[in-house]
Amino acid sequence: MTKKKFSSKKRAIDAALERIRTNRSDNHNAIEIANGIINGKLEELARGITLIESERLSDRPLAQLLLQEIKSFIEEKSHYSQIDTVRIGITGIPGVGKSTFIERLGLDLIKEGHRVAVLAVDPSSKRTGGSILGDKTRMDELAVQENAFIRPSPASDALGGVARATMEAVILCEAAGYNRIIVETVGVGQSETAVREMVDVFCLLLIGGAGDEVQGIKRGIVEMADLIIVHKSDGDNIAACASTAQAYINALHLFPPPPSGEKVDVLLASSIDGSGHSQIREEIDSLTKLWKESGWWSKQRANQNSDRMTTHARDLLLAQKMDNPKSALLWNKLQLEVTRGTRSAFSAAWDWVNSDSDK
Ligand SMILES: Nc1nc2c(ncn2[C@@H]2O[C@H](COP(=O)(O)OP(=O)(O)O)[C@@H](O)[C@H]2O)c(=O)[nH]1
Ligand SMILES: [Mg+2]
Repeated sequence: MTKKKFSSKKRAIDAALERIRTNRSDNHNAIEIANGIINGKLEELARGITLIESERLSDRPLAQLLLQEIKSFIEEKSHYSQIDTVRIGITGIPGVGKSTFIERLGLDLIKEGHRVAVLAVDPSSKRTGGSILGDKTRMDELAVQENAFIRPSPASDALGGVARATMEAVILCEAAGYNRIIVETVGVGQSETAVREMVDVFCLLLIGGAGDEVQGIKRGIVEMADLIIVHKSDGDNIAACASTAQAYINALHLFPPPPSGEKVDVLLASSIDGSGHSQIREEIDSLTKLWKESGWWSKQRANQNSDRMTTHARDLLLAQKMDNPKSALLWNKLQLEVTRGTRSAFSAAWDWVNSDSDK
């Protein structure tokens, strides 16, 4: 055997041994974390979410094992999370009152006997290094409830990363016994779509009296909503909110019917005095019931699962290729050419995807 061949064989053996070694400990860890989560241990739930949020490629095998472990537990044991969980998305521009709304909704759901988890795609976490939710300036009351779990997702540059993490965090929270999962989004472009794709009922919060342009509301977002809530309908705002609600009711007639087949309600609410909240909870319950009967509920979840597979695969392939220094270097070079306008984006992507990282 030549020296070169020998060293490449040795490398292959080392790699195989390393795989066996890490897989063993991964398996062990994944079972440990999964068991902790299923038994309602909060520190294990937080640990699990941190693991799936990790941007490190080397954390992915363990994250994958953990999610698989959770999945098989849910299937084998007819775990309660399979039976009755409702995922609620809340969107609207910053300042519309999403966090305040969620706190009240969460407290009311707990009073009704539910266990509530709040996940957020929080744009401030990068700036502050922590999170606004963690500061407890909002949701103070909810945060101290035994049946509440509040966890902001870290804002990442790659929205795909945030979406991946939050989607899977929903699953972990359900496995931990939380049956009402609320996901707060921020009012910027893609995050609404990402959240829409991970929840059952998507609620859009609006402010009364302000025009669509002022609110930064694009038609596409209105079309994604299952429920429209004109928020802060209290004090001097009541009349303005009522007229905004009417304007939306009129406008919705012109929209194509939603894929769920159920018409979109426009409701008024205040999270300061609590008005409209019981109606909102009733509407969410009613949509849940109707969609389960019509089959939309399971169809939507099935579609979401299938889309998630595509998202994850894309994310993993890109991350895996980017993990190679040569590929990363080539990426930068090609990107420069694309931004300079000397090469088409498609041809750059083609070359990059087809480049051999080993050369
Ligand atoms: N009048 C009124 N103010 C509200 C209501 N909900 C929230 N606010 C206020 O609106 C501001 C923004 O609320 P926040 O929940 O942080 O909004 P977010 O950025 O959408 O999460 C805060 O000063 C809240 O006290 C409401 O129902 N009525
Ligand atoms: Mg907020």
